[in-house]
Amino acid sequence: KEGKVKMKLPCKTFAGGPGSGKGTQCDLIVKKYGYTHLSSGDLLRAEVESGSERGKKLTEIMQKGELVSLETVLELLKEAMLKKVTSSKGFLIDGYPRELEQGIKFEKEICAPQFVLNFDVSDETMTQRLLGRAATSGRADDNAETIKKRLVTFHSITTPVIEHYSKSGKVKTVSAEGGKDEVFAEVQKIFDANIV
Ligand code: B4P
Repeated sequence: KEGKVKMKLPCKTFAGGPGSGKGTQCDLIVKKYGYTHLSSGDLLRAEVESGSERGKKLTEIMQKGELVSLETVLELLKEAMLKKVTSSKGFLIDGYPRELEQGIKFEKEICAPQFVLNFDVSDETMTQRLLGRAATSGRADDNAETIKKRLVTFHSITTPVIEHYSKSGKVKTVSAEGGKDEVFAEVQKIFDANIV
């Protein structure tokens, strides 16, 4: 049925604040376990780059540190998943869900996550990492003002998502304060214990 693309493939979702290292860890997971990594942020930035009508509205929202409408993100994710569904053994959905309604719609229309990996890291560390990335990223949201706003969005809108999934025991939290390899060692323990 149009708009519904229920997936039989397993998916895991990745939560955590801005710059907590979701994308970085997903890259390492793909190398070791071979899943398909889809980052909602990357999909949105690619849409902006494409120059599409849909993309034109996105830069402003991302620069303000706000969340893009859940319909837009869900549509982009569905399109990207459908392109890979025959060749993939499962998906890592990075930066999603960012608000409760996204999680509910995703489960209804696409799939229920096997688990939600949550990267726990201080605001100070996230800020330092993003300011470090700003030197080379060219991203419209890698600046001190937007980072502050992104942290407010994260604490007010995304944290309740973690609380929601915690109730069903799906949240696996990793301390992401350490270096990339240190964090990946923890991530591997979770994957090795929870994937079939
Ligand atoms: P994203 O693109 O998802 O966020 P991000 O800043 O890239 O975070 P990530 O945690 O992946 O950081 P990374 O690994 O790169 O979001 C951007 C914007 O898109 C949002 O503000 C929003 O507007 C929009 N958006 C995205 N998803 C959405 C959704 N579902 N709904 C609505 N809107 C949405 O790491 C950051 C830096 O730290 C890198 O330089 C990295 O090298 C470094 N680093 C990572 N781990 C490290 C470690 N352990 N030690 C030292 N450095 C580390």
